[in-house]
This record gives sequence, C-alpha cells and structure tokens, in this order.
Amino acid sequence: MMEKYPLFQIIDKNGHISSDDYQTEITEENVKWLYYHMLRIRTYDRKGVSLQRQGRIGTYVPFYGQEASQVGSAVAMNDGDWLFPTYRDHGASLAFGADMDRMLMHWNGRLEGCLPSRNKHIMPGSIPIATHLPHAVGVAMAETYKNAGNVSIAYFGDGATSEGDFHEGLNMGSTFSAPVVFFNQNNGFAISMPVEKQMNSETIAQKAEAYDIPGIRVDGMDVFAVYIAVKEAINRARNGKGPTLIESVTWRFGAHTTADDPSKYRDQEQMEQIQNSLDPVSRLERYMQNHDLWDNERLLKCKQIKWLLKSLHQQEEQYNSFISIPVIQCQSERY
Ligand SMILES: Cc1ncc(C[n+]2csc(CCOP(=O)(O)OP(=O)(O)O)c2C)c(N)n1
Ligand SMILES: [Mg+2]
Repeated sequence: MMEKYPLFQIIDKNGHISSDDYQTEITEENVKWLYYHMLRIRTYDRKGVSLQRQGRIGTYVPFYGQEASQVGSAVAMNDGDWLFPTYRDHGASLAFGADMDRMLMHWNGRLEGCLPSRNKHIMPGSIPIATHLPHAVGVAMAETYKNAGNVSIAYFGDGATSEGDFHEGLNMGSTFSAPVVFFNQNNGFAISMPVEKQMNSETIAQKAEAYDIPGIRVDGMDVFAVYIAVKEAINRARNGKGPTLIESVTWRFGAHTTADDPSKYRDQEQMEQIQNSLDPVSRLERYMQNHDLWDNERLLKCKQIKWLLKSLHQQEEQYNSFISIPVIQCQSERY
C-alpha cells in the first residue's frame, strides 16, 4: 500500500527540491507568505504553552511539529470556504484568518473566545473526535444548493479514522459528490495509542478506496507539498468532482495537551532525532538558504517575532478588562 500511495514531496529534509513539477508555484512571494504563517503560528503555540505553565490559561493543545500541514492546507483555501478544525488546528484557523485575540480568550475559558471568527467561516474546534466530518459534508452540500462555489475542509487525526463519524462523513460526501476535502493529519498517535496498534491498514489514504474517492499521501513536514495537494483537492471539489481524502504524514513534537506527559509512552531520544531532521520550519529555512532568500527573511523573521510577542502580550493584558457578553449575544452571532 505504501507503493500504491507514495509520499508526495516537493522539498526534501535538506531543503532541496525533490520534484521539479511545481516550480511555477514556488515563487519568492509564496515562500515568504508560507514562512510568515509558519513562524507566526509557532510563536503563538509557544506562547500558549508558556501561558498555561504560568497558570494564566487553562489546558492548551500544542500543534508544535504540525505547522507545515496546518499552514499549507489553510493557505490553499479561498476566503469564502469553510474550515472545520479539531482542538489541535488553531494553527490552521489562524493561518486562514481567525482572530488571535478571540482565540486567546477561548483558551482563557472566556465566552467571547467562543464567538465565530469575524469575516471567515471557521467553526469551533471539535473536541469530540470526528463528529464534525458529517457537518462539513452537510455545509458543503448546502453551498452546492446555493451555487455559492465554496468548499469545506475537515481536519482530523489518525485516531479519528476509527470513529463511525469518519466513515459516515466519507460515505455521505462521496455519495452526494459534495465539495469537501477530508484533511487527515497522521501524527502517529491518538494520545498514547500508536497508529500501528490502532488500525491494521498501512496507510490512511487507502481508506478512500472504500468510498471510491481519490486518496493522497503527502509529506506533512513539507509545506509546499501540502499546499499543492490541498489546492488540487479543493479545485476538484469546486469543479463538481467531489471529495478527496488527504493523509498528511506529520509528527506531534510536543505533548498531546498540557495535561499529558509523552515520555510515558514514546522514546524521547528518538523524538528529538526526528525533530532535528524533520522540523518543518527549519526545512523551509534550509530551502531559503539554498535559494538565496535567507538574509532578507532572517530580518523579517526577527521583526515578526518581536511584533507578534508584543501584540500577544497586549492582548493578554486586555483579558481582564473585557466585559463579558451575554450568552444570548453569542447565539445571535451565527453564520
Ligand atoms: C468521541 C470521542 N472519543 C474519545 C475522545 C477522547 N480523545 C481526545 S483526543 C483523542 C485522540 C485523538 O487522536 P487523533 O485523532 O489522532 O488526533 P490528535 O490528538 O493526534 O491530533 C481521544 C481519543 C474524544 N475527545 N471524543
Ligand atoms: Mg493523532
């Protein structure tokens, strides 16, 4: 099955191009845009863990290691499309345009943080595993009836593929040829359960066969490969050709949540080696170094981090001065 579903890759771990087919997509502007988003969400993620460790927010769910998967997929969407994230996909939501201030308030347990994002169709991160897949299909079907031309993208993990809702979502999407992309991030674990103990199939992409839709396996640490694979799947969906299942093979470098200790169930030394060789942000930096894009970018990086930390700090200070809004207002602010 690994041969039938080879890993689609454009940039290898040393930052060299491994496929010449998509040269026109890898413009300097695209590189900068993707790098900006990856760095931005990584900084946010670090801040989230740090705020939780200081007792200033509740549980936080880190996505450290999955930045290429989340940015590559979210940036491939059009403004009017619908994003259905899980609890781990706030990186994707931020890259698509979610409000950072509201998102911080969400982690702070504040009602205002649960309001829909301004201007973008971003659903709340689904805590129940896979229940949002049928919802994403339903919204995609509604958009078809309205001739709106928008698609849905549903994010979910490897563990979610063992849930009935995963199969119901794929079956319904395929049967109605709904404009939806099923974007799986296979990070190897469902909390402490390794993927090879959870299922007997070698890949997640092959599960598409049962529903007669395309299944793609992509290197989830390669932001270009993810971007191209999702863009193509979105185009298929928008052109009435139905859903695609994408398996983005990635790694969660951190804990499942701030309430988890991964050293209890996986080899930390091996994890460090994987992190050193596969880190998606470093891979893009190596690509930039190899293509004379590094000096400018390095400057940009410093500026962005300084700016971002300042703005995160200001937002955090505003928490307590926010006036809580009544629940009824939350209900009226719907799509
Ligand atoms: C329906 C349901 N069953 C169980 C849980 C408990 N739970 C929370 S996270 C998780 C693991 C999910 O793993 P995966 O789908 O691989 O996503 P990841 O956390 O790795 O991003 C489980 C079983 C839940 N939230 N919802
Ligand atoms: Mg997982």
